[in-house]
Amino acid sequence: MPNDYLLKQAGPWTRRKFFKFGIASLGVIGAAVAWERFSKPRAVVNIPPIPSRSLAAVGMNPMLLLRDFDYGSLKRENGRTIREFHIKAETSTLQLNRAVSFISWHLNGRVPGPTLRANAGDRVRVVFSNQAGHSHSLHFHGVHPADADGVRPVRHGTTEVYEFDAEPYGLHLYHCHIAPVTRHIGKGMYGMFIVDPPGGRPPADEQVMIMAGYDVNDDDQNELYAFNGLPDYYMNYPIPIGQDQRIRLYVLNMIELDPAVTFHLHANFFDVYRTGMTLTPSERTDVITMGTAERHILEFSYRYPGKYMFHPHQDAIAERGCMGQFEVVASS
Ligand SMILES: [Cu+2]
Repeated sequence: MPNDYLLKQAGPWTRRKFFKFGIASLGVIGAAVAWERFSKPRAVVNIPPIPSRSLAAVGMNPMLLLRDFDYGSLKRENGRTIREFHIKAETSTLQLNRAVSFISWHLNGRVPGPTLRANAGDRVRVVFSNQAGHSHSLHFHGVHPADADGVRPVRHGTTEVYEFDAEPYGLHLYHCHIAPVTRHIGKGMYGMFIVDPPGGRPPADEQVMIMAGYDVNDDDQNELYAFNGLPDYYMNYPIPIGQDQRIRLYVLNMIELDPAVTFHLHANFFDVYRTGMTLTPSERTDVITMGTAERHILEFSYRYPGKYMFHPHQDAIAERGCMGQFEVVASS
């Protein structure tokens, strides 16, 4: 994605922009991709339309990050498929709310960075260009050789290429690993790395949900928190989902400076696929505890229409921006 996609975007979404970025993010293409991935025909997932008012916000738009998956570009080299991703680090101001602006270090113009997605066993190549003014790096979770571990500084104005196999399948992450890592992650340098299992997972309305904290006054404490970059966004703009539709939530805790948080869903229970590394759920609950960098796939569907909140049950954190809601739209 170009970096004017989110952070530097000002003004209303034009029809062209809506179709360029919006449709892919609204799950239409996602559903088509999901459809392609399965050989047997299955029911198509019903994803309600996004209200236009939630797309009218200027600046970064978490509604568009929610269902935006970057599959990279496929290349064939020496008889092997390479999935190539391009990531650019830059620095700019992120408006967290009406009162607070924050100098953010970010990837491809967005916080969180792009959600990279590959199939288990793909050869992955990540071309990382650092234009952010400081040294940064990309450290991926997964299994790979030491020289692809992403802990060496990549100086401003230079490019580093990380190459490794996508394994094991599961819900992973990447982040800058330059000290102090707490500060580099807190500034926005992190993202999700999904490795799909062979054959994929059953069709669902798939969404990315990353919790993060902002230390806005450099006192080593978070004053604001957010799902997908902006405090309270999904409270102000609830996420429309379909009644009785399978929702697959990829949840990652990227909150630095607090040791752990929980994730709680109202009026429901969810199946937990720990670290996304199983195809059958390990438990069913309505609250799960996650340390920093812990992540799980949660699946659920809503029986009744209406609005339902989700948030960490550390309510001080929830009340400082890490709060959102689903709006379940009745099936006609
Ligand atoms: Cu960094």
